[in-house]
Amino acid sequence: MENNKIRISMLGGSGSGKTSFFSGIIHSMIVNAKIVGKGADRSSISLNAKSIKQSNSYFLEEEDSEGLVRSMNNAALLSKYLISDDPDVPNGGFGVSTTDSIEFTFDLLINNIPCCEIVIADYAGELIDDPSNKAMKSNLVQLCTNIAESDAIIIMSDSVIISRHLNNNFSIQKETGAQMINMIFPNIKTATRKNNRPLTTLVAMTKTDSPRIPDMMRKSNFANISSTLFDSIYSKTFASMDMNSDSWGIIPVSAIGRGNVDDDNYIIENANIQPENIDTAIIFSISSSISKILADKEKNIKSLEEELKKIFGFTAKVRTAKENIRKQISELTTQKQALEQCRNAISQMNDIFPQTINNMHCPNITEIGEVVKK
Ligand SMILES: Nc1nc2c(ncn2[C@@H]2O[C@H](COP(=O)(O)OP(=O)(O)OP(=O)(O)O)[C@@H](O)[C@H]2O)c(=O)[nH]1
Ligand SMILES: [Mg+2]
Repeated sequence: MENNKIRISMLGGSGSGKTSFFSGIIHSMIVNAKIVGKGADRSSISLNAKSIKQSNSYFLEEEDSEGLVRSMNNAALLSKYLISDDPDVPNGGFGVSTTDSIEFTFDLLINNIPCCEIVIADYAGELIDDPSNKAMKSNLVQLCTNIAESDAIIIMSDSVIISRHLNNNFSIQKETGAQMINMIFPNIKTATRKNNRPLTTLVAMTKTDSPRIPDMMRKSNFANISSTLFDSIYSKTFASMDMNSDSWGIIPVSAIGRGNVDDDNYIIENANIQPENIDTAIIFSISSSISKILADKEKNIKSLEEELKKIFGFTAKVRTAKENIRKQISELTTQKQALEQCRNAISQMNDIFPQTINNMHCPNITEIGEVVKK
């Protein structure tokens, strides 16, 4: 893991809901902030766009523009991702199929104070559906590099497809792309493990607001279908995880919230768009990495303090050396404090946890509670 960077990768073919999920991130963590905890323990968790990279060229580097100008540019670009209730917008208000890879770097803000960076890319799902397409080879290589460097993988699993093939696990695997994910996931694990980093894996059941989802699926808050995903659809993927140390979960998400589309899945006029569980999915994805970065900072501070103790003498050179170390300790301490705030904010999610638990499933629910608490 690059020191303060946490990389999240979405994994899913064309139409699985990546761009819409991304739109949900912007809606719930950039336009709005997630508020956790109550009273004095109240914290806000949000993101701020830092840089945006498209097809190997940065067009919104930090240095390119300053302050308000940069912020306006970022806001304009990110707004394009937001789902619209304007009937004239093509594709029923959702974005069109992605053709180009684009990578976003965000500052994670806790009570408006940056604590680390989150990197996430949106790409053409066709890269996953048809990796043999030569024209897109460089994009595919880039995508694989990104995946191998990830701290968290979010597997996109289309709940509308799942509902269409209920009781036919083979068809669900084939149509959702789970078949492919099961084949490649063990390799992802090996690749991401090279740096001894924790890897968080989350299966996001997308589009769970859809009117096409039968009530019986929704009734148990998707618990039954989550068990099927765990026991059979993604059994090979889950089998490659270490259930004791890896963080993992299954979460139903929606980019828009219920009651906002018509029968053709077009956004209705005056829709009240409220993404569901997307911020939770992101916070869950970064939780283990935050703990790891924090532990690394603490270790660094300790070793610098040890170093400081060993330096003796009163010459100008010695004084400068000591001053340098003290400066490093002070910087690291500031970063450590911001990360502690972040960890505390995440643990505040326990207040809203009953709701989160209802919406998040794994065979042992307390496991997720512990991951978030860590
Ligand atoms: N009702 C509902 N429909 C959704 C949701 N997310 C995605 N969809 C539908 O699924 C379609 C495809 O979603 P995208 O987010 O564009 O899929 P993608 O993974 O980015 O696809 P590519 O860009 O082709 O790789 C959208 O146009 C919507 O029709 C959701 O949360 N709710
Ligand atoms: Mg897309």
